[in-house]
Amino acid sequence: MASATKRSGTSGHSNTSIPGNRIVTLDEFIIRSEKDFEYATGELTGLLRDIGVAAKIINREVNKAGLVNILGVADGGENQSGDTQQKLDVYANEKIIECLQNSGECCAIASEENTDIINVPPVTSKKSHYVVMFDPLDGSSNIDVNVSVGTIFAIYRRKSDADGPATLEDFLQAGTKQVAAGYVLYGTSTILVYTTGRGVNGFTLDPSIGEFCLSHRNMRIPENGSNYSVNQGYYSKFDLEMRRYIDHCSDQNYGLRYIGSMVSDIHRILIHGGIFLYPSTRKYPKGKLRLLYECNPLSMLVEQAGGKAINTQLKRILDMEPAELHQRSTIAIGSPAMVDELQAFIERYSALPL
Ligand code: P6P
Repeated sequence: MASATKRSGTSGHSNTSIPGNRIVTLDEFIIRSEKDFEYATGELTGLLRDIGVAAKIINREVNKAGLVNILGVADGGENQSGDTQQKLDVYANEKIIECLQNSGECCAIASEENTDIINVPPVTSKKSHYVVMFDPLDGSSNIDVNVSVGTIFAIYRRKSDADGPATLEDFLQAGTKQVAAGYVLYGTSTILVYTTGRGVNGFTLDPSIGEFCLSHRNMRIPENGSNYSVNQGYYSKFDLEMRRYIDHCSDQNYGLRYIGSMVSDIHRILIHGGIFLYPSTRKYPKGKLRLLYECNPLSMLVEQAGGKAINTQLKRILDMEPAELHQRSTIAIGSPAMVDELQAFIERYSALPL
């Protein structure tokens, strides 16, 4: 069995420099926080601001998706995984790539919607040291039925020589190497939540001023929760240990909350506590969710907020060494006490050597 999961995360961002008595925009927060960041060269600041701009553009289209011809399936649209591409998926992907290319703050990007990495030509003579991975619109099958969807991003420092193009190795890095991670949730309001390894903060978009404003300062996940989040429809196909744990949740009268949009489910868990599970199924024996641009960034956020994230072989998600850009993983993520409880069920009932 792999190393026990340990809770990373800090007691939270040194928010002493962040005013508590007035509106603080995302831009101001990022700039004030820059001095705390080891590589404070302005590049990361620029990247986070680029992602904020892309989020505002995507939000505008998500919010009126029902009114313009941007719903439904993209022409001939299947992404590299064979997942049906929604028109808004494609739009969101294009906008994020455009925003990241225009600023030149990253040297390459990888997206769920693109088979291979995309090198970004330098905008100036300045060399960029970061690569960005993202799922442009996670949960997009929910768009047509007006259910919340989200953008997930992860930022790493490149490993390859800054004088040459980025390589696949710049992307195949363990989650512990992320320098920043976050998501944008396009829900009843639009919120951007991110971490640079010094706690988790959330910014709600104020449409009246077009700014993301600090609304969830130093987010901490509850130690325990009373909801579990899993696609119960697969129950009969889950391994014994998963079925036993789900039975336990039911015996404890936990509520089942499953939106089918991971960002929405994780956001709820960050605020109210709980556990999200995507174990192996017949269709996805290695799990459905992508390690690099879904599991890793959300695991960094949850750990930074005091939670835990493991795969169903009990390995800490952030310690997993990726072998492929779009590889999948099983995941159990959320309140530390609930992840520990699941771990005990896996240790007790798993038929496989851990
Ligand atoms: P299922 C959306 O397609 C997604 O990638 C996640 O956002 C979500 O948690 C999961 O897949 C839902 O998968 O198999 O339950 O429909």
